[in-house]
Amino acid sequence: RVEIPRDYNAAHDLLRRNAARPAKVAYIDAASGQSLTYAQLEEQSHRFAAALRDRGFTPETRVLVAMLDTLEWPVVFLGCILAGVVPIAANTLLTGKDFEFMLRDSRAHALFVSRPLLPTFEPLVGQVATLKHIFVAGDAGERSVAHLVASGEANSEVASTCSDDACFWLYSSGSTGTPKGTVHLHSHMVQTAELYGRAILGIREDDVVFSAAKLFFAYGLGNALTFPLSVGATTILLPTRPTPADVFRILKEHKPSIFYGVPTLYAALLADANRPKKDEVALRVCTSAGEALPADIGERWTREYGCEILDGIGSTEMLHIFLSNRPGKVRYGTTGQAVPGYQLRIVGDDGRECADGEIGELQISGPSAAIMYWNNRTKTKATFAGEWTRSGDKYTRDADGYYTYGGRSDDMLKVGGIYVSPFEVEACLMTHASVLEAAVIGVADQDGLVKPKAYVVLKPGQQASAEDLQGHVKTRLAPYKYPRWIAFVPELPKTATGKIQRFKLRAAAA
Ligand code: 3SK
Repeated sequence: RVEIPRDYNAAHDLLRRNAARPAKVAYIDAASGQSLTYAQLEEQSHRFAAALRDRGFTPETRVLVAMLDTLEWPVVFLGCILAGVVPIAANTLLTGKDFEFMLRDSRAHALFVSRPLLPTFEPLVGQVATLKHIFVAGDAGERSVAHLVASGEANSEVASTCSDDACFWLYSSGSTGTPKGTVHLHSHMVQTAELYGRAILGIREDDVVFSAAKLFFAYGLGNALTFPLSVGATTILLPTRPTPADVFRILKEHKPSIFYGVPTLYAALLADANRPKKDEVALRVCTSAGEALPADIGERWTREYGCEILDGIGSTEMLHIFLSNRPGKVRYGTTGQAVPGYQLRIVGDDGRECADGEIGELQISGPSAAIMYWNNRTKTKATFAGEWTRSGDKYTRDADGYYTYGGRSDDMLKVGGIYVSPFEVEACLMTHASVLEAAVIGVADQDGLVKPKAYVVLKPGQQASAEDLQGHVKTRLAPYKYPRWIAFVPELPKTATGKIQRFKLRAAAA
């Protein structure tokens, strides 16, 4: 655990750590080729903070950030925090309905949005009474982020925040499909940087890092902002979804020493005949999170690139990884050992701590735990139980302290590292005119990675093809949520009270 002074501003700390390396490149946008030095990052963040203040944004005002990973993202995020304004980083893959919920739930006063995402937000303008300003990134007009940066003073004062002040929020996916505003404090980022970034990854100034996970995810925020800025490393950003071709180009051109991926992406990279040879890349260490990394993928990657993948697990609630494999001590097929600074326990259904080898729910205690879900007392109490945060993941621990993933405690699934609520996909399927009812479970594909599968009962006399139903979901929900397989069945297994028994479908599919 790192000691943090009471008077503390997280953005000021991250920027000041790099005061002695003004000319060093902090960020490179791999799409445009443009870059930002540490001096430019600090100056632009301060100008942005001053511009917010000039426009009457007072500390604790909340703002929604729905931006692609460009050079403006860290400026907006750090600039807000310097001003004491609380940025809420939103998943840019979500739909207008999700964003409307977030704007209303958070009462965000302003929206910072990348130009390509603007059409999703336009129908909301004037609909959400608390939303007073929209600023566009990737634009140059009066209402642009660039204009804000240009109009602010370079040496703005830092808001007098304290380490226990709310610093930023992330929305965590809810089991009902309703996102939960997860509130993090100023002290949290630097804790993850020290406990995981420095101690497990060994990140250092001469590293060049590339994260496939975007900055709006807790995983991406640590990977591509907190950790590199905490030591003065260089980060490669990519505004678009990373295809294997993008990753290969970045690995060859920018030669990152740290690559942060997710299992589905590693599987796709290994399956691609155009993948680079070991001597064309400069990887020192790779990480994986989001879902359990199948052992075979880790072993093949290490054989191919001579570099380990450190599989770990974190959460939006804990901000980053609290359980991880370590360099030189990797055991593929496990999620590794507790990250020092975090305490872990496995709790059985009877509420007692499990012995080695017994399966139960993983709970975590550590200094980066979120303080609550905004506006959601019931779920806050269910997840944040005093010192302990419930993960909802089932684990076993062996005598050496290595943990092995055993599935979710609820029906949620993770697809490509992102939570998907089966209820949300089912509800969407049931809005199709031919569908009577539906049940969604996670099923492993040929690489052992989980994807949604839907069991659908059609209305009497109605017809629909799998493609019809997949298209229906794709156009209504975030694209990764659509069912990759659809089975048409005469009825769904249910309890006497009519609840769908997804566990029976899971057992039949196994
Ligand atoms: O999905 C994970 O394992 C993860 C890792 C780091 C930070 C956040 C998350 C959800």
